[in-house]
Amino acid sequence: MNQALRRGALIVFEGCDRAGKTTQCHKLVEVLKREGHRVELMKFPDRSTTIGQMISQYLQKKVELEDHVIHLLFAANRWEAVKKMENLLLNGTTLVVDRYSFSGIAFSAAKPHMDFEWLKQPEVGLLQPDLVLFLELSSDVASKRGEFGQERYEQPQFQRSVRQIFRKLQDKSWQVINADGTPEEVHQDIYEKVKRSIELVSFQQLKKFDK
Ligand code: NYM
Repeated sequence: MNQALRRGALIVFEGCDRAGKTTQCHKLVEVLKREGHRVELMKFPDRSTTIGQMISQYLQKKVELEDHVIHLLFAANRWEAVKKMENLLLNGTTLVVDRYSFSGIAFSAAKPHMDFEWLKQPEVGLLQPDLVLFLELSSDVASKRGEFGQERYEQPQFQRSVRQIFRKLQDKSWQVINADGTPEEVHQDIYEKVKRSIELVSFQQLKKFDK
């Protein structure tokens, strides 16, 4: 088969805060690169853009924003990356993404008075991941991972609600990863699944979130 026709895979990591997503994203990218894959790491929120800076100020509690407004900003922060993502994927680069639309929906839906169906709408038309790796920590291990940080949402009760909503979002592209093990053990589990996905989707069309 012609190597040039292969597209990259859109691999998304999701989970509650401190589940080890960022460590695993870096490890995966490093290993895939070493094997000669074309791969790029992305992260949402992307705090480097103008919209990303507003989000960062909100997360650091430097500004207050109405709940629907911050929800739309998080989604807009993904929309501003969509062309770049599409081009990279079509050119054969696999994208490893630290958080995506599911965090967008789950964190907003954990707030009071937010309509679940409304929250999903700004994501319609964004690229649909080929594989979602949901890192799940048992509450025992989570409580041993030390204190939460100082940013907005980093409280145990809120995180418990987020976790329940994540479960509602799970579909057939999700793989739940037990994140209790050592970084190496967790990586091995992820690595196998990612390799399969890269192979499987390389001749498939890119998909988008629909209504
Ligand atoms: N978050 C992240 C949202 O509330 N909505 C989103 O769309 C995304 C992508 O931002 N607590 C929340 C989840 C995190 C926070 O993320 C910052 P990180 O990965 O700590 O930079």
